[in-house]
Amino acid sequence: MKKFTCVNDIGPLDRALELAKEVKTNPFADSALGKDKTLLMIFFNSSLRTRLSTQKAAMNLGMNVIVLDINQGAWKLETERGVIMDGDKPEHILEAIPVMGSYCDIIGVRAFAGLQNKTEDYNEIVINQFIEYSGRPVFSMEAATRHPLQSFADLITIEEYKTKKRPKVVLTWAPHPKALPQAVANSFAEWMNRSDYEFVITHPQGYELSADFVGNAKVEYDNLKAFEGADFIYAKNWSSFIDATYGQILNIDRSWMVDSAKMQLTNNAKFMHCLPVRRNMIVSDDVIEGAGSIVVPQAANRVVSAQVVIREMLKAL
Ligand code: AN0
Ligand code: CP
Repeated sequence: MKKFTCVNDIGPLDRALELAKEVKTNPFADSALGKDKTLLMIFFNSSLRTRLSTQKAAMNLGMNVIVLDINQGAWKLETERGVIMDGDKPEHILEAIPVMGSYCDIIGVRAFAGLQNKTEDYNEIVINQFIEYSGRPVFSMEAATRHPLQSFADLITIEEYKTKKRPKVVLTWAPHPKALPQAVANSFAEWMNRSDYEFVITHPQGYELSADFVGNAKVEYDNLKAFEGADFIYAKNWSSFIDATYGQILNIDRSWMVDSAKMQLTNNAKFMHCLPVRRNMIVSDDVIEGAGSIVVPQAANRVVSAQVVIREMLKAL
């Protein structure tokens, strides 16, 4: 595998899930594979889970790991070509990328959507430049439009917890005080659409996601109706995708919070969220602390998804 930015890069999902099982059952089986190989993790944005789980995955494979926080100690990087660099950014990404590539064997990049310019975000300007100019295999640790390591871990988790062959999985928008990217929701939809589940997306009017990601999912504007009979509730906030209000918060309708009254409409559903989550905005305390909450095992599976991807990349070096 030379790049991992979306579901298509992993190949058939049945096989990916088999590899995940292998890695989870025996995490140290390939501890010699990464000997003398270096993973460079580059963060343009904050992280708790991605940073720790990806580093742990690389360590399980015997790799050395370097982590760089671009906004804490590195030079600020200009990402647009043709700019007269008389502002606050002393270095261009076109020099920085091949330099960083020269210090490692595999690169992981986190670069969120800026939410200022839809075209720039949806063209994945930053991660695509890493793919083009680093000379190394590159994987996404959440880029502008997708978070594939999260979605892969989400899929692994659903497979572990489902009690029927074809569960009803509901992605529900929930309120949040800050504008967030669509990446987690887009990516989750992309992976769910590739799986044989009953997949429903529910959100208020105005929060429609790109049709490219919605695919064949059922969109249900009635939040309570969407919850009926659900086996999994996956909560996430995202900002507006539509042109006129791109990246903006349209409303903070607190009635969209996931609470126990809504969970009672479900088929004893498991509650999922990628974390970090704002309690009593996205989800009530009792739901996230309740027996149906699987957010911690879901986060734990981030090691597994990362290890599968890095292992595939090491094998192809
Ligand atoms: C980020 C997002 O919504 O994309 C990262 C989630 C994994 N969340 C926040 O910035 C709170
Ligand atoms: N879910 C997730 O990617 O978390 P972090 O932002 O903490 O890495």
